[in-house]
Amino acid sequence: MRYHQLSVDGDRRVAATHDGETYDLTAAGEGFDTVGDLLRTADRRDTSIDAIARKLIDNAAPLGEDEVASNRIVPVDAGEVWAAGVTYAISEEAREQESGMPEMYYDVYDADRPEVFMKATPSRTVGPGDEVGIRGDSKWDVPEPELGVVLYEGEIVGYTIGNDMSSRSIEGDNPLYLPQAKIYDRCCSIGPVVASTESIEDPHDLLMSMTITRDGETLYEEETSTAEMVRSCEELVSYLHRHNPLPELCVLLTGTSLVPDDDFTLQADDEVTIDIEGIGTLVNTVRPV
Ligand code: DO4
Ligand code: MG
Repeated sequence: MRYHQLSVDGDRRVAATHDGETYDLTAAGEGFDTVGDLLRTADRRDTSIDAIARKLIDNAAPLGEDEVASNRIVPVDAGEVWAAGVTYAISEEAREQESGMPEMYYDVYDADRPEVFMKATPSRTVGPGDEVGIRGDSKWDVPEPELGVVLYEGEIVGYTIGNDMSSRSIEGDNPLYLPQAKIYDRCCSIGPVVASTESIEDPHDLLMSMTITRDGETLYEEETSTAEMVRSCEELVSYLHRHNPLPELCVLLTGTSLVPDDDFTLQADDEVTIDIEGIGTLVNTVRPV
């Protein structure tokens, strides 16, 4: 099943899409307002969120597509968003070229230990339809479309889509500037849904595409597959979690495999559309911050 979080007139609601219909699970009146509520109860009852949702659907109200799309917010209240990097050959090659210190990128691509970094706090994370940021002190900015792993108490419970907004000029100047290239106002988008682990047969074999449009014109359109990733989601999670207590709810982005040409940089009002098979489509517009 795919789970949405909604904000309707300031009230939180959780909804689930099943067999093409979206149901308002909060309307079932059992106190479920968020994906976190479902996960906590599933954990306590030693069952899955899909098993809980299947029972709630009988008493839940069906929702229209427009109602869902216009009220959608981040699909999970992640206390922290982390990200892995250089997990695809194209990301390693792009960073090797942009940096005066290329060896650190090919070293980490081959090393046992992956690159894992803090990406965003809740205040820096936006949801579907919201605006992602480009820094005023950056000259070269790109979106990074990534498969996001949703963790509850450190365990993988679902998947989402993430946009790891990045300043290539700041990272390219010096890799020690990575936190400034990666963490700033509106630097991360997640959504539109959490797809449960039961609904994703193989997270390592999903088609992923990104389109960037400006004034209605398509400037970039490419697709790839998570099959190109050199690491597994489980491996990345195991490194993230080592000696590192995580918040109850957490998202780990798994790295980018789609990199626009070097002469491309994002501008205000560009629209970024990321699609991952089995999860959905995450759309955001760009705003200078
Ligand atoms: O090494 C810098 C960041 C890499 C990254 O964000 C990615 O590969 O997606
Ligand atoms: Mg990235």
